[in-house]
Amino acid sequence: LIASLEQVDQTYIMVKPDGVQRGVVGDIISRFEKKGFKLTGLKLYQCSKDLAEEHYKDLKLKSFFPKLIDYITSGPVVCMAWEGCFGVVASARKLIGATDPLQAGPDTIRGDLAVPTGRNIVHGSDSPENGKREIALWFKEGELCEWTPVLTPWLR
Ligand code: RTP
Repeated sequence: LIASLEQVDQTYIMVKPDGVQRGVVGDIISRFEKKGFKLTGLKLYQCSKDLAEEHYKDLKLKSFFPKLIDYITSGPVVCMAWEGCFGVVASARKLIGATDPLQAGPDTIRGDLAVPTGRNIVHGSDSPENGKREIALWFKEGELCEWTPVLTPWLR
């Protein structure tokens, strides 16, 4: 347990264009803050087709790929890097819920806020390796902040 608490992992979370359009950015950020993750990067960003295709390169052969790229580039997204102990990547996926919002549980982001799979409002890395890869893809050097949270009186 001690080793797993010492291991630091990062996950890339992105509010997709429909989440920005619908005004749920604050709600989504709030859920990760309340869970206890540490925010290390945050920006509103209009991404290029090239970047969207690189991000989703594993899905290139899927029939929905062109529609997915149109969707992700249809307006600004909110890019976020979140840090936590071992398990943060899987934990974020739990908060997000299943890819198909109809299968996502209540109290998950997609379960609460989305309906069709093609408009599922948020992305989360599926492994620590992809967390690193995606953060490096979406953020430039100097856009990420290393900082130490000040302990609140509750935790002292
Ligand atoms: P994400 O990468 O966005 O977090 O989603 P995920 O891991 O839950 O799902 P994945 O299978 O990687 O699919 C990526 C995104 O493609 C869209 N999608 N559309 N049948 C469809 O129309 C379909 N299937 C997937 C969704 O926006 C999904 O999040």
